[in-house]
Amino acid sequence: MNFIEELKWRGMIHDVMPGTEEQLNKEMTVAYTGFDPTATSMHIGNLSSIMLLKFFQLSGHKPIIVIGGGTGMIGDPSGKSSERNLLDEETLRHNQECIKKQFMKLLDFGNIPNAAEMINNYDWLNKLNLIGFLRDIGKHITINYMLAKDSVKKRLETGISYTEFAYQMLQGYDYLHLYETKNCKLQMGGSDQWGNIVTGTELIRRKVNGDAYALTSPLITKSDGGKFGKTEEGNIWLDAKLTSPYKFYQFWLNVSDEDAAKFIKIFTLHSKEEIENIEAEHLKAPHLRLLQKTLAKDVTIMVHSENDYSSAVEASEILFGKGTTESLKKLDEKTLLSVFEGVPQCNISKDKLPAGVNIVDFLTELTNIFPSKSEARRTLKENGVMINKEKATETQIINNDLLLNGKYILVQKGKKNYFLVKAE
Ligand code: 629
Repeated sequence: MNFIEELKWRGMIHDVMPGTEEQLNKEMTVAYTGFDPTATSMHIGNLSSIMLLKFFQLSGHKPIIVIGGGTGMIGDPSGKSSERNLLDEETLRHNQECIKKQFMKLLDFGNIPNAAEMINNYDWLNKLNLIGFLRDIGKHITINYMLAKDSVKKRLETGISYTEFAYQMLQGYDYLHLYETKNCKLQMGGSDQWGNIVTGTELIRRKVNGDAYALTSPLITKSDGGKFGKTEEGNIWLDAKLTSPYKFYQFWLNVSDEDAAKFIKIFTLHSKEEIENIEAEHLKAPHLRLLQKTLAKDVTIMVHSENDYSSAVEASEILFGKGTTESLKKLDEKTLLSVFEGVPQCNISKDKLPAGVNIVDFLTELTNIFPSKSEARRTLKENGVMINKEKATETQIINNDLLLNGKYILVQKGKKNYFLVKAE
């Protein structure tokens, strides 16, 4: 796989420094991308940069992940309209331990010549002393050069501290350090990182007369102009505890046709030909959402697992009609709660159920799902009530046998009104 060619048709190149392609064609090249541990999980905005490293490694080159334990203590002003609060060391240490695990699943750290590596820039940045840094590093970069960076220029009105102003010098120093210790000749990132990366290539050129390169990918945008990876609930996180695999799957399933055609090239490993075939199939019957289903399947399996993927599909079918009691019973509690997140819940005490309760009392006195017995009876007569996805009858007895995961009963009123009854 030719890395640059691959990125071109995938629409993953925003800027590439002249000489980069020649360097990559010359030899196996080491490249790095940095990730500051500003949260306990990566989000799908970071995932596009991880895919850059993935394609880099699949092209036979060696990717390095730099966890910004040091730079995370300073705060990158890139793309930020105002000064950020400093994160405390304990939070940073916790965050970096959390995100390290996520990379392990996505790149190959195994025993291969171009195995991925993960290092933390705190390990060398914390050894710097101010006088030494200002003399050995600061001397090579002028204020004009630093002020010209977008990450700084945009902040001169709103204000930028010396701390955030100096950030690009630390990222530049990282690149110099990796150039000298890991023979790293390429730094990659999203388009917001171009200024920081070029400070590094400039430092390498001026300090050790070295040639180093830069490549950035576009920051993902949605066709409707909304911010990618943000929903009303917030970011789509890679950590299953923050964004359930079901919600993660639903995010990709619900992107527009236009976005699905773009995202399938960035977030899946399908070849150009395979993607062209999928697009052709999709166009024959867009309502089947083949593009979205392929995208959602591949990314959910890559980030989570086959199991999480199949649970998400089953859960989707339950919600949108085709599900059965069997598929409902197969859902673990986490997925069940994620599928029915936002559905009205009512709690009842478990001691009522062993003896069994007639369904009309259950639907009125016990759960208040119906305001009156007459309405409950009328709806039951019209076959308008389902218990755990099975049509309910007027004479049905509700008891422990119906409990899902030992504590839930799913009541459906009409086509779309779900109620999750929790017995504890
Ligand atoms: C030290 C730190 C380095 C090189 C890079 C860095 C981190 C960099 C940064 N990156 C963003 C982040 O950490 O802030 N200064 O959240 C983020 N990155 C991935 C992509 C990005 C970028 O992790 O580069 O463009 C989008 O996710 O914003 O020596």
